[in-house]
Amino acid sequence: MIRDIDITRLIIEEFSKDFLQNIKIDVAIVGAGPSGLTAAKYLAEKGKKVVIFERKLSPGGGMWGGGIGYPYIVVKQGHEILEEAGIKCIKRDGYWIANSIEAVAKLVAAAIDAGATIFNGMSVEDVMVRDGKVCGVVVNWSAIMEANLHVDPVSIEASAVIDATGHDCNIAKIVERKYGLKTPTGKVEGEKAMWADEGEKKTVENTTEIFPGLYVTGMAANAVMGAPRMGPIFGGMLLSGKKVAELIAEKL
Ligand code: 48H
Repeated sequence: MIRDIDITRLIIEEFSKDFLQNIKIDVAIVGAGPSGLTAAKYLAEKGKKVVIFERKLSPGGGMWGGGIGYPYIVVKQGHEILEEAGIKCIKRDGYWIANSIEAVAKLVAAAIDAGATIFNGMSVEDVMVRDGKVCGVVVNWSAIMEANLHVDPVSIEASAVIDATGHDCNIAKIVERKYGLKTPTGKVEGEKAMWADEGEKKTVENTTEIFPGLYVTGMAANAVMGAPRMGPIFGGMLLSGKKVAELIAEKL
């Protein structure tokens, strides 16, 4: 016989256990788009305790929709990251093409199989800072935030935090507002107009520590540094995710 309250108890017990095991971690990644998922996979493979907090219910960020809703993405460099995750890539005219739904599904699976945890429906609304260093994130349920309810958030301690929030660079903006960034201008410069070639290169170049303990990856890196967007080409996102994983793994 199925008892309704068994279902309730099992869900609450399992989530509570999972969450409590993750209140002190090595790396908190904000955003489960392609850059955050890639960073999670490589950090977890290096034995780091990694959690991605994703505001939406579905991880994948801006990759699901491919280009203009056609579920395909294009990659010039970094296709090996897709292939390592088991994603089929077709080579044509010097580019690689992959199905965006397969790409998201398998990047999510690769991050989880490597040992990363994803908490969905959770928004990072603030960071913790001690002695001039970001040392954690402050999280709340997205539903609570959407409803604009006055419910206080909870804290997660992390040795490093990654802003992988895409175009909005939400975590960089919080730190900019409260402390100023440790970038050449100290400010979020804002993303520039579409230029795929330059945007792809700059995404990787701009992947860096922007405040002690806070790193930026993917589209957020270009938004912070004032570099172009690049449309539905995703190699820069993947390479940036891998780079930020390497930068952090060296330091921790
Ligand atoms: C929890 C949050 C919060 C928050 C946001 O947009 P994304 O896919 O980001 P990237 O950088 O991995 O990939 C960018 C790519 O998808 C893209 O948009 C490209 C290449 N555009 C080019 C162009 O020219 O337009 O994912 C970011 C994720 C999303 O899932 C958000 O829901 C999530 O971050 N997020 N999660 N707490 N405060 N803010």
